[in-house]
Amino acid sequence: MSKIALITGATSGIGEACARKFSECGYDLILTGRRSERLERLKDELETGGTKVKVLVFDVRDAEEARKAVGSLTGEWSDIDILINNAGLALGLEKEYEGNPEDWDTMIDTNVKGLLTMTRLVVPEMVKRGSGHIINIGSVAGDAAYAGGNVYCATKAAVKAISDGLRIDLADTELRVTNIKPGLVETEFSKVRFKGDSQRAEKVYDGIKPLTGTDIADVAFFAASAPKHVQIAEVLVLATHQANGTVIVRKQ
Ligand code: NDP
Ligand code: 8X3
Repeated sequence: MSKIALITGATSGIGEACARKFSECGYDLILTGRRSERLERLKDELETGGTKVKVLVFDVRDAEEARKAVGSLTGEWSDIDILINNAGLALGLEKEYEGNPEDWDTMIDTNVKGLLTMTRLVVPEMVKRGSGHIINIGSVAGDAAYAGGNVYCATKAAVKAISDGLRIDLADTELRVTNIKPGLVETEFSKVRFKGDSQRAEKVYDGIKPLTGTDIADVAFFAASAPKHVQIAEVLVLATHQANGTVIVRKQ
């Protein structure tokens, strides 16, 4: 069996692109998400190319479901080499004092607690085996808040702190921790943020060539394939005409 990467949120966007990249580069894959048909379709496609694929359908917000899913992995499938904590979302762009507390819960439970749940389930085995790599998908949104970003930005600032903390806790091991912080990436992210309003979602990418999921997957693979003594700790990846979370130069 080849090296194994477990990717959360592999049904779309950055997670799906990571699945394709790591498959092309010889990894076997554990693909997770809630939309089982999409995962099965991707599994069929990647298996045609010779990759071994296991699908685990669960919601990362449900720690018990996650525990059962990861616990169902037996034999070689439990030797996970790379954990890509990618599942996540933003909901809304309201002012903080007008925001929807249910949306806050969803973002915090997915982006922060879901990522912690997966880390807690997968990393102890890596420590026992003495090797492994955790790649967290943070965001430029975690560097500084932007208008209406409030709680989403807070979750991505938490991903930075959680990645930094884990890196400290693993510094006496061979394990590595990478926090990748993308800027604008054209995926289903904005459609989800604006709850299905495609026109509003498309406007986010008006007048700028955004990143693609593949651009981020390439960075994740670069970090994963660095020599063992090299830990790519954090990477900020932006479209050329984006300077930070708020400065975006758009062509009219
Ligand atoms: P997509 O909406 O295209 O993909 C999000 C993925 O997360 C889907 O596969 C979805 O799977 C999964 N997901 C969401 N909620 C849950 C849940 N509760 N349980 C399990 N899986 C879940 O967006 P992106 O690919 O853009 O987003 C991926 C990550 O990248 C997120 O963490 C996001 O915050 C981050 N990011 C995105 C940027 C962008 O501009 N697009 C920029 C910076 C960071 P399913 O719905 O099938 O469960
Ligand atoms: C996603 C990038 O700038 O839309 O994290 O928040 S942004």
